[in-house]
Amino acid sequence: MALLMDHQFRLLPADKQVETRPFLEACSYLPFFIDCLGPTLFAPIKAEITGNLTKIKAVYESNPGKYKTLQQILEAEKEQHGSQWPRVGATLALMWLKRGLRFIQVFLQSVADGERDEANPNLLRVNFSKAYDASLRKYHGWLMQNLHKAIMYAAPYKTDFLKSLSKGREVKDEECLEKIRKFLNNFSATVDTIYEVFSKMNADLEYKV
Ligand code: EIS
Repeated sequence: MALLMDHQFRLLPADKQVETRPFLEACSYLPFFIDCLGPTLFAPIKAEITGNLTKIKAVYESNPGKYKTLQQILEAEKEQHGSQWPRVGATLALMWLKRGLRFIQVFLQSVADGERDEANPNLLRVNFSKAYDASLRKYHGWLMQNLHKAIMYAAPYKTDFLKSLSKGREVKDEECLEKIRKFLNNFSATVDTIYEVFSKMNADLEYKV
């Protein structure tokens, strides 16, 4: 579990503002984490998340002072883009990225909680389905929902996934699960906060892809 634990998300400050730079830095390791599920099959998902991150980073770097927190990005873009907002810029990238992050959050939480199909305890399908329902299903049309099923059936076994997360170290499953739980503390708080910001600013869109 070296990978995830080495790149914890930051503890949120009292005002619950998510600072853009450390957020992007922590997110930049997520694509490697997705590799643990299978580098080839999950490549389009990795590309999707990387694309969102690149877009948010470009906006941030154009004026790091102005875009210090994620909420400031949304506020500035709302001002700047008028009626096109929120389907524009880093706001749109973050709207989709947060759904991918929620997927990862619910998936890892479900694995850490030991939720499993008793008939096939080493499969991750139950965990994937739960994560998909909680994050993306609503925003996917028929084609994407079927694509998701195909990907899910090709997901690795749980033991192989945990082994791959522990890169290069011999750790017991339970030890790995404990590290996932620790990782989830700040990660979940961050994802929940981003959802709150979108809800507060009425920035979420319901359209399907
Ligand atoms: C957005 O994508 C762009 O992100 C955004 C902008 O272009 C906007 C315009 O409408 O579209 O079409 C994308 C959508 N994103 C919308 C889908 C790409 C994914 C391709 C792979 C399809 C597989 C089916 C879904 C499978 C779900 C996972 C199931 C796994 C069993 C621990 C696991 C980690 C997996 C994390 C999963 C995250 C998936 C994220 C998908 C998000 C999505 O649906 S912009 O681009 O603004 O940056 O330019």
